[in-house]
Amino acid sequence: NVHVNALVNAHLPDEKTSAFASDVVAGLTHQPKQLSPKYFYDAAGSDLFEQITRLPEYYPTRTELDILRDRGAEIAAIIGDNAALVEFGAGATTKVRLLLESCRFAAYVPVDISGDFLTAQADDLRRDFPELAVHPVIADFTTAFKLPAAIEGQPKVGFFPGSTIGNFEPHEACRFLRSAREILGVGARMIVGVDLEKDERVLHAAYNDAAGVTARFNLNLLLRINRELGGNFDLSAFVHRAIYNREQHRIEMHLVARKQQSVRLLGTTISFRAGESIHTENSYKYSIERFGALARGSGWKVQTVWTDAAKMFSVQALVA
Ligand code: AVJ
Repeated sequence: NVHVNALVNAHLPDEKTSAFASDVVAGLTHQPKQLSPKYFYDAAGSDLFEQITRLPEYYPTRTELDILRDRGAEIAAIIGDNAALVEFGAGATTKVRLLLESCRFAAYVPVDISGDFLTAQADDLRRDFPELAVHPVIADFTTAFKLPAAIEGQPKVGFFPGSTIGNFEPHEACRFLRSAREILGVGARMIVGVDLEKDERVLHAAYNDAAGVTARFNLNLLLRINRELGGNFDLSAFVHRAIYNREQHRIEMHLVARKQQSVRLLGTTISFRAGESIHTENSYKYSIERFGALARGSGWKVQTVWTDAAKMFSVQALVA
């Protein structure tokens, strides 16, 4: 680790880079090789993800937006007026804007590790919702963090859209929901976007789009390692693969070595066999029943489930 940090600091002397460096070295020396999907989202990766959300095959974003739009009045009825909305992770503001338009929130608390992004996003929302008190919190939302004192006494509503919960292992999802309940406190509610199990061909197409954007998104992780950690991955020597693992109810994304090769990074040599994979992402899909059990196991109760007509995606209201 000392060795790893010393070498990283020669490139970019900051704390986030060394966490990235030690995770990458640990993941690529692990059997089977793996990398965390949280590292997809550098500037290029975030831009590629935006492109994914507009692909014809990628149904989740568009379907969730439709549900939030169509069910706005019902969501507002459950939430009531003057609650504080706490968003776990802060990406594009498109989804939260729909909630802010349909419900009368007193405050909005976006929680994210990326401070720059949070500030820009908060400024935009203050301009468009002048009555709304916006209190960004810079924190890792998967760990315990303190809510701002300004929202004390206001009813709390958590928001975790996008089926980001699908990136967690089920036991991690359970731990996250339990921690969210502790942070939000008694009587809290939570609005969660959960992708549903469906025809495998639909899932396969959503993660193997014809335009190859998901492949570029996956391969961008190697580009990021080359740039930020001084790696020498040959991108043309790896191929994107996304498969549905039926037993585990999840899409798995992999980067598969086309041939035997070795890669140097941070003073370490990583060898690949032909056909060897780096497992880069899991995207769990839930049945309504299995998500209900997960929620119960973490101290919540599912109050309402909204889906689209084809039951592709769900938005679920939980009550603590
Ligand atoms: C942002 C984690 C919900 O799992 O569908 C999209 C990420 N990966 N295409 C998902 C993703 C490949 C996405 N989540």
